[in-house]
Amino acid sequence: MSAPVANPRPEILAVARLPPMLATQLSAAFTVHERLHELDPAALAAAAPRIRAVVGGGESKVSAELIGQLPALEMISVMGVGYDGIDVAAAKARSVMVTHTPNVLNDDVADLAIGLMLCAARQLPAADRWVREGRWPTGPMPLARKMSGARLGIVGMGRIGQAIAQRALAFGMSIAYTARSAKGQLPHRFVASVEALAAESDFLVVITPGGAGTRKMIDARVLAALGASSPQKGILVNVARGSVVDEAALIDALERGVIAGAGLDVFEAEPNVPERLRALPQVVLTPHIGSATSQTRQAMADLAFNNLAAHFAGQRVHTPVPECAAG
Ligand code: 8YV
Repeated sequence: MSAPVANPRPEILAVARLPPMLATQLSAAFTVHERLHELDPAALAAAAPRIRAVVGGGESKVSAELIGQLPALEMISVMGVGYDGIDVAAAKARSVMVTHTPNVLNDDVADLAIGLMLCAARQLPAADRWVREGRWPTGPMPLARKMSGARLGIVGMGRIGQAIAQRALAFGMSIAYTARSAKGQLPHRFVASVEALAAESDFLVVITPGGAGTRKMIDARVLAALGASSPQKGILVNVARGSVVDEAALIDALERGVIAGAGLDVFEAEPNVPERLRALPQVVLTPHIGSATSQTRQAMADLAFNNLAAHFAGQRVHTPVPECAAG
């Protein structure tokens, strides 16, 4: 009888339902335990000493408690640019590497931001319904609002914010932004406070990371400033995280006509969207599809996988989160 051979395939815990484009690659190289932390805590306890990596998506939560349950953990690979659900401080305290998938989704998220701006301004979903529901013969739709040449305020001027600005230039929009600090190398105008930015924007687009630092940053005061920015009142677009907007304040502002409308891809308690928000015709809603094209999701899956593969081959990971980047 030969001695049992140690499992050569590293064992990993998936904390989200993984898309096939990532799941297939992972199961070829690793032993994947799927969502044991939610589905079978006893099985997780049994497998925990062997679990060397965690993999999840941009909305996944990896708490200090879960990290504490995994004594062999070396790495957390996030298939998403946002990693606000990961307790990076707890990971770092254990020397656990955290990676994400920046850049490959910039185009898609920026495209969606422009799409939501156009949908909210030109009322495209309502126009589609106008035709489908046979209302066209009864008369024209109410006039919509022009986007070209309008004033755009961008909250967060990272890679995706810059991609949005680049597109907005083609619409002849004037661009200003707020961020933690001015980015001197950019041609766009910096405004120090989000409220001041809202006060001079026809469209306020939110694309800042989620997490404690930006929680409910778009509050009643910011919405009031956006509403007062012109007689037509401003439009809010959120392609960042639901947590960045005070959703109760937003619903209130929309119901009372404080702002003109909104285009929202993310929500506080997604996938649950409040009925009051769903009832508002001046709001365009999409189900967190910022990066949801097959091309981009493939690129994200490949990068999430390649980060794991590099780590287990003893190489440097490709895209560590900034907090874990060396030097
Ligand atoms: C995805 C995201 O929903 O990248 C992010 O931060 O929120 C989205 O791209 C998600 O990460 C897919 O796993």
